[in-house]
Amino acid sequence: MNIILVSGFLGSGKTTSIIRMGNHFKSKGYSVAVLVNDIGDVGVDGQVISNNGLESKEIPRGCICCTLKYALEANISLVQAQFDPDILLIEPTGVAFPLRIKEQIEKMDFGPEVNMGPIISLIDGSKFGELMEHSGDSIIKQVKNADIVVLNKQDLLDREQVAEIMSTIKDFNPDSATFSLSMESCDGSFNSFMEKIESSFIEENANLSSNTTPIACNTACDDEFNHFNVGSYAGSYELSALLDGETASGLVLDVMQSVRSGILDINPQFLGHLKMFLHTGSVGLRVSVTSYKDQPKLEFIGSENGNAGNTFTVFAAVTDVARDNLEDIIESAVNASSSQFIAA
Ligand SMILES: Nc1nc2c(ncn2[C@@H]2O[C@H](COP(=O)(O)OP(=O)(O)OP(=O)(O)O)[C@@H](O)[C@H]2O)c(=O)[nH]1
Ligand SMILES: [Mg+2]
Repeated sequence: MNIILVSGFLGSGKTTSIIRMGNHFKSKGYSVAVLVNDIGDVGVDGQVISNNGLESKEIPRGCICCTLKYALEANISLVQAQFDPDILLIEPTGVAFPLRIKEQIEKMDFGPEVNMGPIISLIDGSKFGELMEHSGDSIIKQVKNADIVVLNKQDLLDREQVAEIMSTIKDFNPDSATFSLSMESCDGSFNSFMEKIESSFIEENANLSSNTTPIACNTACDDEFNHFNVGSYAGSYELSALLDGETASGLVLDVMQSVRSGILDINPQFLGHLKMFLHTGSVGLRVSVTSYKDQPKLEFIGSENGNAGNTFTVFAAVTDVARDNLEDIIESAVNASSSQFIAA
């Protein structure tokens, strides 16, 4: 089993990349499983990944780098026992420093069957300036931790911007392999990116990691949250009746707009990720906002695994807004926009 860590700040495109990478590996005959670590008590990404046809397990409530390392170990063993996949893709939270996680896994001693593959760090190119201004040191650390750095969302940038950010990334981590991509669409570089990953585990222990600097894991996990000054809250709700697609999308967009505006009142320049997942009958819907600049982006996700369900999950992790405020904003948005549907 080859383990690949797909890291990057909140909303940088980790889940999107994992779905794309996972399906690419599957099309080449590899078996794939995914482990997702969510900050909140309830996860969104695991549901989205499963609905896209990949085996996934969630580790909620914190960060797998320190406080949840035993949960990480147990889940890796479980995945190995249940699926024994060729490739295990791990998505840490957006505030994690991935080298810590790699070091923890290496200490777990799973034996020769488990090979630690490359650390990938994603950067959302469309928010590079704001991210550097808000949390420059931590973003640089995520880049320095990586073997492969991807400038993602290049579709939102012009050529000059891409060149400038790529050169800054190279300055931060000259030894990394770097790619500029749009994980959401198909372009030529995606294949080269995948070949780079594949070669790293086929050539077994190819020295992709030689550039990384060890970091002692002797601090509480809250450290990561403090570095980025991110607050988070997640809530899960039951729908009292099955909804059709149109009503369901109206509902998630209403809730998203009111959560977004509540957060903007507190931090008009927030960065992070507001994401909601609604599953009703055979309809799966995801809506996402990754900064103060975004309008809500709605995607329909078919229910490939035939999951029956009628649930609504709301998650927010954003800069410079306290958890209590996020809880108030989310609970009142859900109550106000959807009292006719949600039993609580
Ligand atoms: N324009 C554009 N949007 C993208 C691209 N990749 C991802 N996105 C969007 O960015 C948003 C966040 O993507 P995710 O894949 O959920 O990001 P993430 O890093 O997993 O987010 P967290 O797990 O919450 O930290 C979604 O709305 C995606 O559709 C891309 O290449 N281009
Ligand atoms: Mg994600």
